[in-house]
Amino acid sequence: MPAPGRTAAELSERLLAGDKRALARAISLVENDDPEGWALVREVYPRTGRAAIAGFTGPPGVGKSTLIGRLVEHVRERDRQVAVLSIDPSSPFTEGALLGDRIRLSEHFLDPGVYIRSMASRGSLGGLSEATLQAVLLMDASGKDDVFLETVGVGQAEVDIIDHADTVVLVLMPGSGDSIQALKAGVMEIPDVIVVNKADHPLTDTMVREIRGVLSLGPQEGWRVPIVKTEASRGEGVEELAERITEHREFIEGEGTLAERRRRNLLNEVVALAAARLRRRLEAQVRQDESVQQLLDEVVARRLDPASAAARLLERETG
Ligand SMILES: Nc1nc2c(ncn2[C@@H]2O[C@H](COP(=O)(O)OP(=O)(O)OP(=O)(O)O)[C@@H](O)[C@H]2O)c(=O)[nH]1
Ligand SMILES: [Mg+2]
Repeated sequence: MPAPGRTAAELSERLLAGDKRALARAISLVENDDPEGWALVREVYPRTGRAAIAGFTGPPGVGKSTLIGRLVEHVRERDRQVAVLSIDPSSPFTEGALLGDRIRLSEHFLDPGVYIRSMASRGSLGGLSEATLQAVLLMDASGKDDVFLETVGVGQAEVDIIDHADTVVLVLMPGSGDSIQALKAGVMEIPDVIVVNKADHPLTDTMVREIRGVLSLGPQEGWRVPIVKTEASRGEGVEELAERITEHREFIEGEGTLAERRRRNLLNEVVALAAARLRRRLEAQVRQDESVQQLLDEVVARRLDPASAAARLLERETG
C-alpha cells in the first residue's frame, strides 16, 4: 500500500485536474468526517472561489430537480463544467429520498463535464451545512464553472445550506400558498430570484401577482427580485432563468456584495466549526472528568444554577 501522504497528494492533484472519480472520493472523505478529507480541503482551498454557486430551494415536488436538469443542459451548451449537489436536510434517509432526483438527472451522468452528487450523511463535525460547504469547495477546486445546490423546504436548515450560494433561487408552483405566507411573515429571507414553475397550470398568473404583492412590501432599492415563469418539463423559461441568475451574480459582483456575502458566510462557517469542536471537547470532558460530574451534581442539588456551571466549564476550557 502506498503511504497515506502520497495518496493524499495524488488525490488532490487528480481533483485539481478535474478528475470526476477523485472528486467523488474527496466528497466521501469530507462526508465521513475523515481527517484526510479536511486535509484535502486545506490543500485545495487557495484554488477555490471561482465557481458560480446557485442554490435552489422550495417545497417538495415543485420541480427543482427538473429545472436544474434543464439548466445543466443550458450551461453545457455553453461549454461550462457543472456540478449538482442535492441535499435533503429533513430526511435521515437521504439516500432514498434523493433517488428521484438522481433519476431525473440521470441523462447527465455519463457527461464528463457534469458531476452529480447527493449528500447522504451529515458529517459529524459541524453538520450538514458544513459538509455542504466542504463539498462545494471541492467541486469548485475541481474546476466546475457552475455549482447548483438543491435543497427541499423553506426552514432554517435549508437556509443555512442555501447560504453557501451566491444566488438563491426560490422555486414555487401555482398553489404554493404556504411559501408565500412564509415570505410574508419573514420566516424566509427574500431570495434573489423567484421561479414559478409548472407555468402550464391555470393559476400561474394569480401566483405571480401574489408574489409581486409580497415583494412590494420589501425593500425597493438594490437588486429587484425577478419572478420567472418556467415549465421545466418542457424547458420553457429556462433560458430566461439562466439569464436572471447570471445578471444577479454580475449585479452583486459589481456592487461588492458578493465579497460581503461570502465573507459573512465564511465567518458563519468558521464559528460553526469552532463551536462544533468546542462542543466535542466539552462533551468528552463531561464524560471523562470527575470534577465536571461534581459540578453537575451541584446543579442537580440546586446549589449551582446551570448558567454559572456552564461559565465554569468554559473557563476551564479556554482559560
Ligand atoms: N406539469 C408540470 N410538471 C412538472 C414541471 N416541472 C416538473 N414537473 C413534474 O413535477 C414532478 C416533481 O418534479 P421534481 O423536479 O422532482 O421536483 P423537486 O422539486 O425536485 O422535488 P423534490 O426534490 O422531491 O422536492 C415531476 O413529476 C416532474 O415531472 C412543469 O413545468 N409542469
Ligand atoms: Mg428534487
